Amino acid sequence: MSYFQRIYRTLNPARKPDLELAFRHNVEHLPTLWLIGKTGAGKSTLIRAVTGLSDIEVGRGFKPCTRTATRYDFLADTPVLTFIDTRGLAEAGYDPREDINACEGNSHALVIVMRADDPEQSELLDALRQIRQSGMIRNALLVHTAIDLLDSPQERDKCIALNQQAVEKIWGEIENAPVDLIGRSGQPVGLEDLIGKLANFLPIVAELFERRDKQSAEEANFRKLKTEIMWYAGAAGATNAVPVVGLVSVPAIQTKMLHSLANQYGLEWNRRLLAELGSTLGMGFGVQYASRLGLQQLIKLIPVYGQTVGAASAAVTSYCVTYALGRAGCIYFFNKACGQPTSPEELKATYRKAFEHIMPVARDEAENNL
Ligand SMILES: Nc1nc2c(ncn2[C@@H]2O[C@H](COP(=O)(O)OP(=O)(O)O)[C@@H](O)[C@H]2O)c(=O)[nH]1
Ligand SMILES: [Mg+2]
Repeated sequence: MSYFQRIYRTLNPARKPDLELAFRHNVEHLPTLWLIGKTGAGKSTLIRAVTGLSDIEVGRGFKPCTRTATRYDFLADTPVLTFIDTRGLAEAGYDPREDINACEGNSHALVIVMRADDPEQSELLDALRQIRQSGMIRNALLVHTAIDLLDSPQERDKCIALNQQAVEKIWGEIENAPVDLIGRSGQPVGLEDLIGKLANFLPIVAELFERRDKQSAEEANFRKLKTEIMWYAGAAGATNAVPVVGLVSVPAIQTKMLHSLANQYGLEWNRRLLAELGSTLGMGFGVQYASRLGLQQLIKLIPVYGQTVGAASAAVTSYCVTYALGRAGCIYFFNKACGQPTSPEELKATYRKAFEHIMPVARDEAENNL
């Protein structure tokens, strides 16, 4: 038996693994943006502006979460990030404890949403006082909305400063983003800055929502599939985090992902296609199966990636390998669907670049899954 066959046998028990478990575990530990603000402050509008989804899509996607909050998973079928929307603020004696618990175990940021032209913020400030006292919320960003509705720049600055000071009295110094989510000209104002600041807390935000200017046809296709790839990568990472989930094999998740991607490029999925991709990548079964192993074995198996992997845990490695395989798979399938060959050198370079590029997201994710 070859070395890889032996690994394969050890790691893949005959029993059919329950992939659902990995996906479910991952969904329960998504990076979380917790939106808090009065009704009408712009919370729903913010979700739409950031995600680029329509009114209807966002409205339909909300699900009950706690007694006082609903959650919106992005994207519904392949969730990789969740928004929590608080609606209980107006109720007398809103108690944020449950909502705090919903965020606390995961990487998160509290997004405080205030309309710049609304100085009546007492119920929000009461809630913030309690959240602050809990000491559980690590990151917070204050978003001043509807800034275009104010008449002059002076008026605007004055209103923003007023709300900012009110929050800082409770919270201490806090990062802020002034925006108009609709914009006088119909284009949002300050949105890029808002996304950049959220990405400082949650690296996945940059991956999902930063706008790219120039894209090739291949990149545009990949972009459409990226959330799905990250969803699979998240599940692969989760298999290392929880012993019972660990029974699921990472290769099973990766194969499922490649199968789905190939179909979306209009290709028929079979073992040969997988073998072709593998051999173009020059990895045989090595990297795919190595992701279940500990770091030491992994470095031995793929010395070329040894530098990159460094101190990364198995969960981080599984995430990165899965994402990089997905990225490389997209190029290979795109070319194949167009009847073009794929250069092995280019594919390997893409794999490696994707692996390194996604590392910060993988690390954040791995912490969530602990
Ligand atoms: N001009 C402008 N209108 C906004 C802005 N944010 C929200 N709105 C409007 O305010 C209303 C309430 O917004 P919504 O997002 O539903 O508030 P929510 O209750 O916090 O979810 C909607 O009619 C929005 O179009 C903004 O930044 N600029
Ligand atoms: Mg709303």
